[in-house]
Amino acid sequence: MIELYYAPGTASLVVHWLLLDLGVPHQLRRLDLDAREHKQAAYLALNPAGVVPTLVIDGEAIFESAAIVLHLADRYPEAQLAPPPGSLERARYYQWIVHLANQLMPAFRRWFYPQEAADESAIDAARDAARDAIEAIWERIDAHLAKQGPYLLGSQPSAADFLLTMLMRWSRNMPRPATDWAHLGELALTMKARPSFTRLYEIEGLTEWR
Ligand SMILES: N[C@@H](CCC(=O)N[C@@H](CS)C(=O)NCC(=O)O)C(=O)O
Repeated sequence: MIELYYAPGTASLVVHWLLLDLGVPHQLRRLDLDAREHKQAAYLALNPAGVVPTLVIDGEAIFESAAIVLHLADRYPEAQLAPPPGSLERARYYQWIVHLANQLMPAFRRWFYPQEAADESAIDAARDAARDAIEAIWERIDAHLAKQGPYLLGSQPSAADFLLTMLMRWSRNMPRPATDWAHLGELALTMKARPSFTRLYEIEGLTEWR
């Protein structure tokens, strides 16, 4: 049995989306972040960092959205969302997933939670710096897509594009959203056209960035 602990629109979105896209039967366990359900002992036993998502497979908990994305793509190879292990394509796939998880996600954390990175007097500067970091990454990825797109790995979508699309969504209310960059905007449109994305929105009750 597969269970997903999630909260709508958060880092769990990419996992939920992949489960739907891959057609994997699963149970949803919704957490109320405002009620701090993700900080209660029962959940911390699954995810010691007290964040979403957590995927539980046959009683074994896995956390870190990027790790779960990598695992799901491998577990359901028929969907061809990950290149073969050992190939150069696979190295590029790791590169993009790690880049998104290691560079872009922490910059978003500093944008959404600047108080974690700076004291009160420096919050505006911390947010500005986070915005600069995020926009520099959009610039870099857009330039890559211009040369070697339309997907991160070229002509075929991979699980990395699902992660990228979720992160583009997070920028929707920023001064300059990711979709301002032409090739990122095209990739977002293509990924959002997948029927699984519509289903995801219905289930999570999302409306923005349709
Ligand atoms: N690196 C983690 C980050 C997860 C994360 O920061 N989740 C946020 C929602 S987007 C969360 O649970 N925030 C609640 C909190 O930090 O209290 C992952 O990708 O799974």
